[in-house]
Amino acid sequence: IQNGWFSEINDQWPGQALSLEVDEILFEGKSKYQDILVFKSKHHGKVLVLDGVIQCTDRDEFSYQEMITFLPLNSHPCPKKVLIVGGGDGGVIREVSKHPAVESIVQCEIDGEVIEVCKKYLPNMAKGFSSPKLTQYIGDGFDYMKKHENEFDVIITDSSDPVGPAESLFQESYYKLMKKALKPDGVLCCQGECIWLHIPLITSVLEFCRGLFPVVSYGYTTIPTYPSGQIGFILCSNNKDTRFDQPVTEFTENQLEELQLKYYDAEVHKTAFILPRFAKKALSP
Ligand code: AAT
Repeated sequence: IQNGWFSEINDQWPGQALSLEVDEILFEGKSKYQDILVFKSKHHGKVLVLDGVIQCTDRDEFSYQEMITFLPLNSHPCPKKVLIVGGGDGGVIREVSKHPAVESIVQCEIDGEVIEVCKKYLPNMAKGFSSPKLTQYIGDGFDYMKKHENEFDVIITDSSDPVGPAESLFQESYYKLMKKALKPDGVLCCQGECIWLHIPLITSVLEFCRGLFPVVSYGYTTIPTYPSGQIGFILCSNNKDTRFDQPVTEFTENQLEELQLKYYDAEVHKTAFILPRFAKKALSP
């Protein structure tokens, strides 16, 4: 933070950095896994930063949390049991708990301190933690996955970037473990990085996924406070009949209002898989 501005300077996006004007620093600390910073910004509400990287802001978090949730959930005919890896702010739990078919939610987050800090400073996201459907584990998502088989309808990996504690969550071995932890018709959705910055990473993840799953896709959302304003999702299904761009559940206008969805609807779902030409060329099999 310099002259009242936070800048997201990082080797993962060389030569560019989003800056947010700071009103007040609310928390600064170091957990066993990462540096944690929460500040109140002038125009984007509260902001959570881990190891110098913006994880969410009050202003636009709904775009990411709704899309990483409802793209997979509405591509599955009956998502009863859902696992969330990461998601220490609680926002994805908040969204998953809205889905009428969901009966139980398990979260595996590596850093208990992130959860405690978010409960204190980010109540609009942390309200997810009060869902009666939720069971929580504090631990590494990779290790958790080794111990579970044929258990989940949907697995959502809401992870930070592959530098730091989330590195293993971008590897083929992790996707193999997720495949086993899913039921035979299960679906997964992982934070899948940005087409403007990470084409080589996305290409390699999609490539090994195509060797593991009959259906693999990359969808995306727009979000001004993530690097380059765009972030995508790796979606894989164990069920060969899944069509990620054709949601099996379409919420009515009434439902969308009731569930307080601000970004996601069936039209946005379908178009999330339409890529600009350079990305389509790079990411196609
Ligand atoms: N909801 C949007 C915010 C995130 S949070 C990512 C979470 O993943 C963090 O709480 C972090 O502690 C957790 N995490 C990291 N590694 C692991 C792991 N190995 N096992 C379990 N949880 C983990 C996503 C932000 C995306 C940022 C894009 N630039």
